[in-house]
Amino acid sequence: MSDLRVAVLGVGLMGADHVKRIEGRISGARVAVVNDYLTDKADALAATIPGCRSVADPLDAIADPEVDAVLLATPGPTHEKQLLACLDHRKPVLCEKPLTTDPQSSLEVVRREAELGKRLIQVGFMRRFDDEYVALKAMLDEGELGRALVLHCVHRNPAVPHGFDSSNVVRDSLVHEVDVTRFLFDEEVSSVQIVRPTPNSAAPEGLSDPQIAILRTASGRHVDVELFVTTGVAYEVRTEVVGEHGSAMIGLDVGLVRKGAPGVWGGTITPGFRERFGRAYDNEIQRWVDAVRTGLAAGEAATDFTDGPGAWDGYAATVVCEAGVVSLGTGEPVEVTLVDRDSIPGA
Ligand code: ISE
Repeated sequence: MSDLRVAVLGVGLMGADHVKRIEGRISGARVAVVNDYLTDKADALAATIPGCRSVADPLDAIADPEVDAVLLATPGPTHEKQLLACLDHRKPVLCEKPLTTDPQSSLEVVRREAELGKRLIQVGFMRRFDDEYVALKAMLDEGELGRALVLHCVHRNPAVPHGFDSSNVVRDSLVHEVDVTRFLFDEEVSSVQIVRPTPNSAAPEGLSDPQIAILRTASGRHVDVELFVTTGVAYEVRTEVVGEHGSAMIGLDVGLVRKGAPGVWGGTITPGFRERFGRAYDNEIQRWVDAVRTGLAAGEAATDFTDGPGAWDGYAATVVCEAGVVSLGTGEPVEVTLVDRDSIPGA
């Protein structure tokens, strides 16, 4: 089968990274179309890739007959329209988080996909493809820690882009820990509370940082997350599960330990999420490309074009984060209410 022709929509930080990845490290796919609201940027990028075109309108890019699949790295508020267009054109799509920016539109996307009877949407929760998370999940599933009771997470960024406010901490950063909770524990989150300790004096106005998130799962398990996005240090993501028969931790950056100047030893801390999760992104995109090609090769009968978290996972994460944003205002726990999944056959 010939290479999958992918349209990458949005070629900012993440989208441009994916373009490089597909062109350089992923087999069975090529970037056929790029699109960005900054058309000059898309034009310039397309000119560097053999056989690639820049298409000005994202909906035209989705409809393009020479596009087999779509990678959405556009701003969250544009996702709903673009995802629905992908469904209309039966184009498999990998959508960077968030699925959409509010629970109602996320649910609409879940419903529309379910009506088609085909899983076309994969959501870019890349941590599920990270070797350390995969090992932790396997350890839990094999029962090595006994019943898991508590999850402690640390999520620190050295800095965030200009304009990143308190709600972005919930929607852009906590969202990953919400998905990690659902992935590791295989159950939904039932409540969320955001606590705001003494703020970092270096945090810009409008950004309450750090924040502590406390999640409770449907069966009553506890999750706490330290979110601190202006540390000025490096990127640190640590996850510790405490079970009835012990605990396990990942994210310690203990790759290479070097003895440096006299009296000093240590390694390096990852500078950012693209470096920390680089291999996870590669695995994620390769497995998505393979799943889409398998689906396309199966023709009309194919019902699954994904290999990873889907629209429901995106919906669930959005509902939790929007409850988190409410709690950000009150400091109180907020209940999370999802629709009954069984009421949407195929979701
Ligand atoms: C960013 O948007 C991401 O998705 C990163 O994975 C996350 O760690 C970071 O906090 C977010 O701002």
